[in-house]
Amino acid sequence: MGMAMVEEFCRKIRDGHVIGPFMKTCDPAFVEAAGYAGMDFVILDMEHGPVSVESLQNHIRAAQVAGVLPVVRVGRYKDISRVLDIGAAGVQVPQVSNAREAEEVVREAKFYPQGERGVCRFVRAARYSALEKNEYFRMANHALVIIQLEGQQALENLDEIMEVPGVDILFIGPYDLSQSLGLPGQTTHPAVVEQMQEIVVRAKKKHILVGTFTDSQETLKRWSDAGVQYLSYSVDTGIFYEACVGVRERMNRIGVPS
Ligand code: 3PY
Ligand code: MG
Repeated sequence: MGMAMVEEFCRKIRDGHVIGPFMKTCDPAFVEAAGYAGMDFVILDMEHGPVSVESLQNHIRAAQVAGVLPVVRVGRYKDISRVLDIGAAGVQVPQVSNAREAEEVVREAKFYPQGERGVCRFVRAARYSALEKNEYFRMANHALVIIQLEGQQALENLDEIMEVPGVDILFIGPYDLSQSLGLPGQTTHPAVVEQMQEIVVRAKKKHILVGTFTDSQETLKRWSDAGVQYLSYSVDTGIFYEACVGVRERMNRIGVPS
């Protein structure tokens, strides 16, 4: 996983904020490019998109080459240890709605004494057994645990969720949250913003790190001004689409209409 990379990330996030995209690509070259562009982290997405664990391991290698922190968003709890085994520096888990579920995530992500992650030291994260055993177990427990709060139940149970030890970042999912309010996709609707703001304020009061997803300059500015430290900005496919639209616009502007 690279302890130095996680430590540097934690220093940066405590000093202000970090930024990175969700990524659905199946090609590690794009992960490398995100790193060379100065992104702090990438969220490699297994919840939505076609990526498999097999291609993920090359994405994680690419992230390490380019110095960008590889977080994996899993679709199912049983993938947590698999993606940590291949070297993810953190796991992000959708739709956590109460303390029991948050505890289950931590249990899956941590070795003894914090959890009961399945043990194998012949995996990539353990350098296929080249790492000294105790060193591996100690290092592995520094992987980041990020849980997504994105429904009404999560809000109702926020106090108990915030008490669960081992969770590093609370990540608000504005899209699912808007759906749970009967306003699907309306991530800037005042009712959605109000609930997001409430989570940010209550988490910050307890000195818990918060993150959210933004897909416009306005929402990026709003949530960074609100003190959100783990800022995910858009998705590789959407960023590429926007870049292509920009090229077409520039062509028109320089008098080469298409
Ligand atoms: C959501 O908004 O629901 C997410 O999961 C992050 O995009
Ligand atoms: Mg979501």
